[in-house]
Amino acid sequence: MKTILVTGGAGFIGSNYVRHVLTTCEDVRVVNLDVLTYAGNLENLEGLEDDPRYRFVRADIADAGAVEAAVADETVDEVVHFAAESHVDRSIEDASAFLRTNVVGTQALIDFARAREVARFVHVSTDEVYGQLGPDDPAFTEETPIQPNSPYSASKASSDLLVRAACHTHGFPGLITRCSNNYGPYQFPEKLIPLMISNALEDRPLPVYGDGLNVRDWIWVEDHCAAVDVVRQRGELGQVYNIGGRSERTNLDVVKAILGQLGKPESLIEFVKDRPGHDQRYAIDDSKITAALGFVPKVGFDEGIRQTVAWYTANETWWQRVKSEAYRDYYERMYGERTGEG
Ligand code: NAD
Ligand code: TDX
Repeated sequence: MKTILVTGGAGFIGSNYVRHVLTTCEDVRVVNLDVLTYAGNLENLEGLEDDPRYRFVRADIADAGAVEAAVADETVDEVVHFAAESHVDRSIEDASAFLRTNVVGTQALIDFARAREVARFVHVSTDEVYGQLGPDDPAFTEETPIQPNSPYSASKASSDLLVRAACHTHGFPGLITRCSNNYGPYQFPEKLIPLMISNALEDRPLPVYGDGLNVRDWIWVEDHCAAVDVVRQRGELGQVYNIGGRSERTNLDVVKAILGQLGKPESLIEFVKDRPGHDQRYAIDDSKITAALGFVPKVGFDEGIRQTVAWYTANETWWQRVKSEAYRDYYERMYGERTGEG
């Protein structure tokens, strides 16, 4: 039995990944290490508490002593590193937590993983490190220069470079994935799709930045999790792999698809002040991961958005507890302590 340390496993993609790997790999245990910021929600993992192959530990990746203490009694074979501050708008307001977690935290985790001599370390990064594209530019490849435009993407680019440097200098067994925009169950309703679905369900305005013509490539979260796990199992050490959903859409297309499915009027759309430095377009060339590892995403946008709208409609309690902050009591109830402020 192999033990995988998953960081950030209480967040959106991390929690989907924890479920994915426990379901698809019988020979692994997961230790989920998460500090539980506002984005960490143990309700995403409800039902796993009694699974003998799952353990939750609470620690800040930027606090090396706390990480070591939290897993002192564990043999860590592999690391899959999701923990990050992830919301662009928050990074524009205040970048400090992004530098601490994404940059300092990633280096501390590299140091921990080196000391423990882990066999593989998958660093989960983003297409935003490549900057933005114009309407007719070719999609990002792994060779596209790193040109981040927001404090968030600059902090993620920094973390990628630290992993790259550790591979080069220390022969560190790092792998980097760069994925496009995810959507699906358990996404915090500050991000475009869950914000728009939850607002529409409450007949509240849908705030679209600028002209709504910015383009993102949307990937169903389960496809991203499957790709990360293919890289964990079979990726070549030291390599970068782009992951995409093959589903470019303007934000307006996305919002109209949600309203259409819910039978709500387009008059709910409210054009608001643009995000400063708003990247125009992201698009992923995923030919490397397809050719090298045989990965292709399975769920297209029409099917994915249908399932996502259905999930948020059926799980209103989940997002209402996020909006009211009631979800923050879960740790205390299950593990006997109060969550700190994120
Ligand atoms: P999220 O914000 O939903 O979750 C982040 C998790 O990390 C939370 O559980 C939080 O408590 C935890 N965390 C934050 N700071 C920590 C710290 N100092 N120590 C320990 N845990 C900490 O994020 P997400 O959307 O699930 O993204 C996960 C990863 O995937 C991030 O690295 C992000 O950059 C990357 N990514 C996200 C997307 C996307 O569309 N959401 C796309 C590409 C890449
Ligand atoms: O209220 C909104 N109105 C709006 O028009 C919000 C929250 C967003 N938007 C726009 C901005 C973007 O063009 O929608 C698009 C998507 O916005 P976000 O959901 O904030 O995602 P984005 O900025 O593209 O970044 C996401 O994808 C890459 C994740 O948050 C990152 O963690 C990931 O790395």
